[in-house]
Amino acid sequence: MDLTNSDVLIVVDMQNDFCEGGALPTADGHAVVPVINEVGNRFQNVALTQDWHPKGHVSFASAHPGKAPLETIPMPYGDQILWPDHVVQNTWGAEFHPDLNLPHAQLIIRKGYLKDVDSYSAFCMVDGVTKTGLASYLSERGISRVFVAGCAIDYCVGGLATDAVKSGFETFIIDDATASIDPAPGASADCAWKDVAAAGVTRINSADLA
Ligand code: VGL
Ligand code: ZN
Repeated sequence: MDLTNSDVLIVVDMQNDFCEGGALPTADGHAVVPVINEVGNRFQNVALTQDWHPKGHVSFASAHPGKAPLETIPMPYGDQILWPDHVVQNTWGAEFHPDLNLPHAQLIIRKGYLKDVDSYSAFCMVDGVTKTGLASYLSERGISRVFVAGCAIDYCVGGLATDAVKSGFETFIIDDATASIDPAPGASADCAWKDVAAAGVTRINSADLA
């Protein structure tokens, strides 16, 4: 597959808290960093997303007395899974992984910064209506194909890729450059791969990119 300047690589949430030693680690975050660095060199256009929560964020179990991580609570926008405190603004956990090396990245887009609504996709909050502006940015830059990597297929990679299709972009997830929170058969990563396929996302490997 040949890449052109109407392609973008979006590297999702490649932050300390989603890697080994972090608050909400994926199984393989540290392992995908070198693959992302290598693939990133082949793209003229690279954007990074950064999950960026205020203290006491609604998605934190600690904000709901008596609740534990992975329990769910009903919210006006639907069921919210509760997480350990993660990527708190201006903390080590929110910083990009120190080995991520993409100096030519053109955009860093933050999400999850509103205290009362979560945001998995960097296009839109989970309420389905509050947009970040990413779709307009990409359109204005003349982008037609979106390639996605990072953390984690289960939530933020899957959510972003699904919204990219909805926004009219041809969308690919680079499997070997993507980490999983729960890779067990039948668990969240497996389900997400099925959901994104149903949404029209194509699953590729880094070797498929020239
Ligand atoms: C993520 C859960 C909560 C992710 C972010 O980056 O996949 N998952 N916040
Ligand atoms: Zn989060």
